Amino acid sequence: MDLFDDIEREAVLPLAPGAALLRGFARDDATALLDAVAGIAAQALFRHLVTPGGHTMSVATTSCGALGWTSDDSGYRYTARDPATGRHWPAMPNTLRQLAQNAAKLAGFAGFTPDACLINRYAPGARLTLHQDRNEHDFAAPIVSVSLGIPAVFLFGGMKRSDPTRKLRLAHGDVVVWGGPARLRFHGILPLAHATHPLTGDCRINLTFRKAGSARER
Ligand code: MD6
Ligand code: FE
Repeated sequence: MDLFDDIEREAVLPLAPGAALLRGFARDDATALLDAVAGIAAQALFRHLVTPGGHTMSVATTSCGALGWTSDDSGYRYTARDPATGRHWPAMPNTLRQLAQNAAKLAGFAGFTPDACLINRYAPGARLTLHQDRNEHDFAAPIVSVSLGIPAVFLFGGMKRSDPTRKLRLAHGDVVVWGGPARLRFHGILPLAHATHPLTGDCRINLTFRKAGSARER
């Protein structure tokens, strides 16, 4: 192992106060993470949620952990059970939890204890419009976002929807940590370009770890 490898692995690129990009942080764990995702998706199928506004999302979603993220006409929310099956969401595998905790610590958020991991699958053309992540009870905890498979362009905005956005290319193994004063920044994903990746084929998998529930709910 040479010095350059170490620097590359530990690269923490500050994006804003409270937000950092950890280039390639999840690369070595990618196969284990994707195996775990396949196991989760076998129990809680990827589905295209319908937004409260009646739009079917282009991104396909599932969850693991004590709480999972869903949407219906009454709004976006976290639930303990998968509405599609009535069963609890699959447990959060240790490989996922550990990676999220290590990334959070490296970005300055030691003691992160995620209770929800939202798993998004993007096919070419799929996108996520500018939004804030605000359905969680605890904005003190950061969000840890892991990109696997084909690349995407991440839009990184400000506290208002109309604020200017920066474009960041997120590649396989990149991790974004997002908390503190950056926790409620608007962000999104541009429509994915066609590409293939040896581990995922023609899709991108994004994992976002959150602390969604209050102490009472847990
Ligand atoms: C995605 N990510 O990267 C979607 N949210 O596919 C998010 O919506 C997100 O990456 C909060 C913090 C980081 C994120
Ligand atoms: Fe988000």
